[in-house]
Amino acid sequence: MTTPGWAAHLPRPAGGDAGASPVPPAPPGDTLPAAWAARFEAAPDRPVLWEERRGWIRAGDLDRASRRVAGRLAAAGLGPGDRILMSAATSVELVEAHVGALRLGLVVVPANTAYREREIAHVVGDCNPRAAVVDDAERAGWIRRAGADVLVVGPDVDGARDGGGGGRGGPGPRSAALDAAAPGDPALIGYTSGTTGTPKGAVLSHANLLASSESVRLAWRWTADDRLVLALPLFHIHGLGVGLHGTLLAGASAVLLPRFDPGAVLDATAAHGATLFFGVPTMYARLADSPGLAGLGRLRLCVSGSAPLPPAVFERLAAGSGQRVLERYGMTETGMNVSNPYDGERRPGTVGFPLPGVELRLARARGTGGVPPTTAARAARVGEIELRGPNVFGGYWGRPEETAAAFTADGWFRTGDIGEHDAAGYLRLVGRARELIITGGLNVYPREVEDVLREHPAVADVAVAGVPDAEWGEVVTAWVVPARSTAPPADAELLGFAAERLARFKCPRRVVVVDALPRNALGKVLRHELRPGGSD
Ligand code: MLC
Ligand code: AMP
Repeated sequence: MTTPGWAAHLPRPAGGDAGASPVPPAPPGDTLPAAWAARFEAAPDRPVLWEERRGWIRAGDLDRASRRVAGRLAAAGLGPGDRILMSAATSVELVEAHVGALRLGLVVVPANTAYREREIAHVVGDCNPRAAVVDDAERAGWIRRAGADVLVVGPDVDGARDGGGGGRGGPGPRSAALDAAAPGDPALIGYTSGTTGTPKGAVLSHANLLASSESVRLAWRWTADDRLVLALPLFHIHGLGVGLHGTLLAGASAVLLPRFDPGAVLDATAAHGATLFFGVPTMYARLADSPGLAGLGRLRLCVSGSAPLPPAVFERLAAGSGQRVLERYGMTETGMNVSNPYDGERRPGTVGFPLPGVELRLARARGTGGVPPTTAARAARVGEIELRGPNVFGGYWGRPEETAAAFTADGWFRTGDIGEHDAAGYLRLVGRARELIITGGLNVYPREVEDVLREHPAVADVAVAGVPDAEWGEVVTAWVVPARSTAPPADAELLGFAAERLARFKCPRRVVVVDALPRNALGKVLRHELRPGGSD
């Protein structure tokens, strides 16, 4: 059975049937850059982005800066379809670079600023970007060594002195055709790991990005009057595809914070009259502990995603601020899929109903992903979530076999997440078919961490899994069998070894030394038998 569920997202006048959408129609344009350009042109004087250093930037300013960026990129020899890697902390300049690149038809490849050399080299080697925009000289060196040109260490493409004519504010080269990409053209490659632990590039088209932004614009009643406090990084789909893209599509505005801090979020909310906040559950857990929690109640809407929001955190936020956080479900490969309703009950522990345009079904045949089917009735309800819709990506960059494996024969995307519907039809995520750890809203594949730790001479065998944690959701933990020939490795030594090779968030927080790993008859590690205190 498939669940369209869109009606759940329409407004519900008291006691009445679902009514028409109160959100004004989308701007003209069948790609995001075209729709954004229409917004910029229609209201050039509207404030669109704020950051501490530059204050408010108006839509007309962003329009001009992104045109100049596109001109500079074109002058540097880049053209539609070329990949451009972007790895920088949040700033207005990064947004200008991103918007300019998309307007030129380039394919943006965002990369986490925490990546170490081997992680960034993998991305560069895989999608072969023609250029990179980074904000760190060491990372720039790694990117060059991996074979890509670093256009700007900045990330101020507009202000960069590249000999392309015209500094910031100047006219810039004008030859590039803007906003000419077709809906089916690739727009973004988001790297996400598979069960093998090797990150793959999910290729999202302009149509995919637009569909994902449009569905949440409608469902969350996002209008030009809204102002988002954006403290999520702009190198993952949550901050970029939801926060930034949605703001520009709605013709709304965003207050950019370079990093998350509960006090800074609450101060920005009050100082700028913000109406929206989007965050991962770790952010909400920290907000719930904040002395200023009541200030969250000023916002029209708070949305949580990327990892499960514990119902206890939901209740503490509601009790302390009156804010009933709306939880939704998304993925790099699909953008946003399922959301609790804006009107009607926001049910903790669930992600709600498919967003407008998204179809969802539960595939029971592929099992429950290790979720114990406590009763026969439950076993019949639980299954892998499969999705179809204009938001769903076309495939992984250069990986036809993995692309084919990700889709069913009849064209549905297999998410690897296990879900069930509750009695009222709300979707609950109950497990994962993939061996995935989510810590602080970031994904870690055990295999990638195991492969690194196994390179250490004092490690004979290793298994990595997530251990539940109130703040982080899960913390990465390693169970290590020491090599016989050497002394057991000190925790600090192993963690340092990992930190040289992996982004900090992937490094184990804890190391448990064991004599042997629990394995089944086929030799596969039984991860659910790994215990934080060692073997029983
Ligand atoms: C930082 N650290 C983490 C971590 N983030 N460790 C584990 N998991 C994480 N997510 C490390 C730091 O490097 C540091 O290590 C130590 O933890 C303490 O740092 P901190 O200052 O407390 O962390 P902070 O910088 O405040 O970051 C926490 C955070 C951040 C929650 C604000 O992780 C964050 O912005 N998360 C959101 C990520 C995101 O955008 N996810 C969306 C993916 S898209 P040390 O050793 O140096 O002390 C997606 C699809 C969808 O999932 O549906 O949205
Ligand atoms: P990513 O591959 O980084 O895009 O992460 C996507 C994954 O995050 C999904 O497949 C889910 O496992 C997880 N996820 C996203 N939103 C939620 C949520 N609200 N609750 C639980 N898991 C979520």
